[in-house]
Amino acid sequence: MLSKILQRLKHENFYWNMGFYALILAGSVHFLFIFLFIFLDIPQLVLLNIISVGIYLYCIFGIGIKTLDRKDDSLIGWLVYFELLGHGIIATIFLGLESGFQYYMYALVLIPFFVSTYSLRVRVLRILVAIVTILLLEVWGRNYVPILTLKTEILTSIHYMNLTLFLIIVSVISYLYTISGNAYRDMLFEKSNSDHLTGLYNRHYVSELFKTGLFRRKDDHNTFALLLIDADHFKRVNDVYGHRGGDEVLVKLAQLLKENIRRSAIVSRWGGEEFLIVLEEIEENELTEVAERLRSVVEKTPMREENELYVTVTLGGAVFSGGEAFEEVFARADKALYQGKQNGRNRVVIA
Ligand code: GH3
Ligand code: MG
Ligand code: MG
Repeated sequence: MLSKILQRLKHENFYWNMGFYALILAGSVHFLFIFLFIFLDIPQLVLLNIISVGIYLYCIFGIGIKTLDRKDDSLIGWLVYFELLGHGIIATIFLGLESGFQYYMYALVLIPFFVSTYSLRVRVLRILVAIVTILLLEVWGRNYVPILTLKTEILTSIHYMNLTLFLIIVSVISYLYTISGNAYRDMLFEKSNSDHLTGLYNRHYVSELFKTGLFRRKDDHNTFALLLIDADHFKRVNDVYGHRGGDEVLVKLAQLLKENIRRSAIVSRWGGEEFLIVLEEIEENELTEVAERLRSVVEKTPMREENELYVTVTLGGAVFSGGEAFEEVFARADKALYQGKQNGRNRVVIA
């Protein structure tokens, strides 16, 4: 159950889901309060918590589900805000500060940050109003004699129950907020570093990788090699099968490259019908073998199921020779590729 909920949270509507579960949590707490006050025989507070549960149910089902698509959570934000303020104040009027019902109001300082549609001005305003209200209630409540008097042990128990519940709620909500934030960040990372069509890493990812200097650690070691791969006469493929057909071929090509190379290799779409593969810890003769295998696999594999379409690729490779920058190795691979094209395509040239 919990793992399913967490799984769901990692899906598209991250912040929305987070808010949804927070509402369920808050509603459940008020639902328990109803029984607490039935037990303590305080009908006014039973009623207060029925109203609170109603507000949360309205948020969850009424607007919750309807606005899922519109992603407008500001109305829910306002309802929760006033529910928390109202409940804190009214419970304090009945039972005094000793009951600890004012603690839940402290969450009002956090909630404005969780509602994604608020502007900074609305956030600051709501936090200020919350702080002032909390302080006023604290000052006023000190010498206030509550409407109802409970036995000291009961009041103390309720106090610690509220404090504990409040702390748990704050940590659960912070946790939900963090994992939805992380999932969102992971999704953005994935999107910005992969190629939309083929799912391979994109040029940005590889460039960034080399900016970190990761592959230049050992100065006199062959720590990496590059293979630049360009589809031959790809314009013709587009001319015959249309751009969509060409796209399908690129997807198939990407898949072939990925399947026929070691797992540690970074296979990227460099642009158009060009791919770049980064291999670690590899010597020139092995690079030649790897490139030759790729060339041969592509040549032999039909690119479309319906008809016999075959394409070939030309590969230019270069092995890092120590102290070189990525751009220099790349330039050599590019030159080798150009040579391969000049020499008639469908071949491997290692610089
Ligand atoms: P060669 O490399 O063998 O010299 O010939 P080519 O026809 O492949 O050469 P060129 O680089 O001039 O043309 C590449 C073509 O690839 C042009 C362009 O229409 C096509 N292309 C580039 N990106 C895409 C894409 O994302 N989808 C499709 N379908 N075609 C693309
Ligand atoms: Mg090209
Ligand atoms: Mg080409």
